[in-house]
Amino acid sequence: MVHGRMLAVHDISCVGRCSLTTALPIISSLGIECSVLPTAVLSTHTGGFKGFTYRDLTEDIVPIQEHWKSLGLTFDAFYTGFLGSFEQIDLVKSLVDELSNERTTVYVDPVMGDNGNLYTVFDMEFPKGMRKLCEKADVLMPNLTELCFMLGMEYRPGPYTWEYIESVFKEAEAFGLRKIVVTGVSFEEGKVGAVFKDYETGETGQVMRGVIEGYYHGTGDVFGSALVGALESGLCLKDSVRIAVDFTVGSIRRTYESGADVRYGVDFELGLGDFITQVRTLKRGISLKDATTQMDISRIAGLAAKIWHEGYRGIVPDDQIVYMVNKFQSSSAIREAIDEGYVYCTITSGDSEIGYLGYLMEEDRMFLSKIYVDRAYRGIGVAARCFDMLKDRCREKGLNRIYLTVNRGNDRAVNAYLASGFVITAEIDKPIGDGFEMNDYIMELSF
Ligand code: PXL
Repeated sequence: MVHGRMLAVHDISCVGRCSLTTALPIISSLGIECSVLPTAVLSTHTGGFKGFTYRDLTEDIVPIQEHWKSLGLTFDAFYTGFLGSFEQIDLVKSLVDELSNERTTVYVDPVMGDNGNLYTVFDMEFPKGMRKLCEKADVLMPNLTELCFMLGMEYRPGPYTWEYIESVFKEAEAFGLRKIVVTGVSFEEGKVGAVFKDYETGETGQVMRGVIEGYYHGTGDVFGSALVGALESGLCLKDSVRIAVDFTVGSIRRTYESGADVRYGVDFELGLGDFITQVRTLKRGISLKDATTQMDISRIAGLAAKIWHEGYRGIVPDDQIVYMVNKFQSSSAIREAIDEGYVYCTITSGDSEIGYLGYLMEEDRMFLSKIYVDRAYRGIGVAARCFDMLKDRCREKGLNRIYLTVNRGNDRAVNAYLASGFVITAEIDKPIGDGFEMNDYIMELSF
């Protein structure tokens, strides 16, 4: 369900990207109308700047709500975060009750603490109150610290086991949620990410990425805003979590690499372009269009040159890339392959051509000769969706195996194939002319 008007209920920390100064731009970037109810105004957030000002806006909530009611306003989604006082918990609860409609989705990020501690402005009563607001949530997005405080569980630092996370999901059933996404979870040293459960379908999953050293402010809000935006755009939970994790990690990485003062929050702004592209791509869906005309083939050759130069740089020598593109992916090479029985397709999303693939139906299995996705569209499961469509094409011919070759140095691609269920069946080293050699794995998927 794609919603109309959202209300973001967070504080405004004027300086130090977090809460409303992240929620508004991130959610708006996806074309979602986002209204705001500021819960407090602070000169900076509370995590690292000394002497911040704090104006509690509790008194304004009821009059604002009354005015909205008089206008006949309702919200299709609520996204609540940092609340400015204990009393606000009840006020926000009744605001949600009063201003919901039959389609409304309630997202609650029970912002209270991190790394085993409550933020300094909250006392031990706060989690008990927040628990009540969580009972209103359709989708809850706590970190493990917040969840432990609300469930009365002892917080312990990771790494955790999946059994432990399952037990936490079970405890959290008490909130009556549709979905939960827990951030700051680690199963092994050096990796951290988010775990999720859809209570309606029973689906669970995890998205883990390498740890970037340091503590970064406002990342919970960047993640939460991206997640809410993706879900409200109509993406499924798994895709939304993956996109939100990668958007957050990218923001942290840019901040780390620039050496910026981490108190000012993470550099999410430069990641918005890719974030919008990724959400839009999955929203529009992905399809395969067979290349039939010379025009289709020329466009694939153009895509190939772009993707290969960018994709193989550093993996094989530059002059080999030029040689390979000309030998295997020029218009004439593709034409010849098609004449031999290969099928080439562009991978499209809406009007955009985001990659291409080529395959040959052999007697007993499909040989997937090429599958390339443009950089901006990677990491969102495009290849996995293509495999599903290729499986269907195989089934139509009574086949149940797909195999491919992949450069052994191309870790990203090898890992993506492994994640899609391919297994390595052999290694080959093959001269391809002009003194160049291909050093590949053969990988196969059975279904
Ligand atoms: O990002 C969480 C957050 C939100 N708002 C304020 C904060 C914090 C975390 O420290 O201080 C005011």
